[in-house]
Amino acid sequence: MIPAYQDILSVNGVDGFKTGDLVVRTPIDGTVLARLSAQTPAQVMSAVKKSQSAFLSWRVIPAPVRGELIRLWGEELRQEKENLGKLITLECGKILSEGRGEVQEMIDICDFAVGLSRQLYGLTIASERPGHHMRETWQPLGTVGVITAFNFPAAVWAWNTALAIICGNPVIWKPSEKTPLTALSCARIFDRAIKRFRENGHAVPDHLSQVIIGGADAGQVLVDHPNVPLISATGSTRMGRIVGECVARRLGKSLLELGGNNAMVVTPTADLDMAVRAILFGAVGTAGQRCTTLRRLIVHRSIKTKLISALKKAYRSIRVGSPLNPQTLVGPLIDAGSYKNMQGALKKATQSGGKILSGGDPVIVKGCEKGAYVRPALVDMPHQADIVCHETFAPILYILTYDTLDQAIEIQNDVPQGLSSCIFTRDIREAEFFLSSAGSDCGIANVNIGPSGAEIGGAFGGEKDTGGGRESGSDSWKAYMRRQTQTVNYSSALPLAQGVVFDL
Ligand code: UN1
Repeated sequence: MIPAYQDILSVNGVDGFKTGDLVVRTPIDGTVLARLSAQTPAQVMSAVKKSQSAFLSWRVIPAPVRGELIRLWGEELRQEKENLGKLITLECGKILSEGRGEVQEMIDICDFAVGLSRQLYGLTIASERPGHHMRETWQPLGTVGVITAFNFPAAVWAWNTALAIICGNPVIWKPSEKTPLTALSCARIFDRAIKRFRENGHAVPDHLSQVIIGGADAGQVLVDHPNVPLISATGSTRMGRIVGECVARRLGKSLLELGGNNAMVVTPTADLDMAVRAILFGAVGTAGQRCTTLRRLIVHRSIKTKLISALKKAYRSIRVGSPLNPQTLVGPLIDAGSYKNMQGALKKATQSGGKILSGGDPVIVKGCEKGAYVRPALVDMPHQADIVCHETFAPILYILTYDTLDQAIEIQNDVPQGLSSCIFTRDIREAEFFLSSAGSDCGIANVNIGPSGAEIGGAFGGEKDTGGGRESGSDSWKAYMRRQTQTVNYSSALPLAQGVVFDL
């Protein structure tokens, strides 16, 4: 292994894993980073048991004290931002700036959760009965099972964990088997916060946050377990359907954040320079492997030629290469399978009348010949063919043409997914219509901003095949709590609601 990789592993405390069937490779050049043993179903069962006992003591700790643990965690993450960011780059292939950005997103959710730990507001409700008081209170829920994908190997866990913990719940995390080292390093950082919390005199149960290393079978134990009241899963729609069905069968709760097929409408009044920059980050950032990646460009016929020529020029100057090189904008795809899927999608697109305007071809990066590097593709589509309605986790941007805004919105909404969307316009009527009830049907709708790179403060998630879950900001915390309606009678009479008389 090259010394730079070894350094990243050791500074993150994950350099000692040499035996086991789970082989972890860096997408940068295929070097084996570690060999781990997957946990058995019995071990996952035992983790759930330990988590339940952690729940019993954690749920009675006051929420602002729980918030103090998250405050310390945020401090630890600030210190580790550079190191953990590099490990994320090494293990999932996103560029250094995005690796750091992912850790910043973790820090942001910690800050958000600390504030929230002094809120968790309920309601008081006017009772129809004299001498009665009604209120709605939010109670801890129990163990939260978190299943995450390779593309955000740390932040998505942090969104869930920061909220779950301040809400009084333990967490069991099953990360992608492609990125277990980031998970193990995250667990180490979290444990440091626990240690400091204890040293400051606070009681905290063991096993508040656990990591399960393994594949789908390990996740399945969590998904089926009656003592895991909430499963929060991020990944493909195919995975989400399986998880959602299993959890529903046992009447558990699920929070699903699944595939996206995000679009940008570019209108004749758009600031084209700004649009091009937003398109670039949205479509090729993270090598097209964000659930919020821009996949469809819906352009007004009158500006299409101009926009395409600006885009072709911009695409030509994209630097594809090792994500550890600070000059690189596009790193590798996660593996050869992803590359194959991309080629398959491009083939289907051309069979449906699409024309590849640029990219799609492999890039040989010197010294990284085993990585799946590719030039991001621009494809002009005559219509929204089947393949365009499908999320291919790779940098392919399909270009579609419209004549009226109604048509543009119809195209934007006419896909199974409903995560993120945006419009570039300087016309307030167009912008507001796009944001209206007759506009975008997505969970996220932006004006003059690309579809990806959302801040932590807003609720994150989408409709239709995206699964309907909401994570991180706004009132997403409510998914991690049990709602309780409470009525207190402080009178000496016992009136019944609805005026019912029931006396002996
Ligand atoms: C994901 O790809 O699963 O809005 C999450 C964004 C990021 C999160 C993406 N804040 O692009």
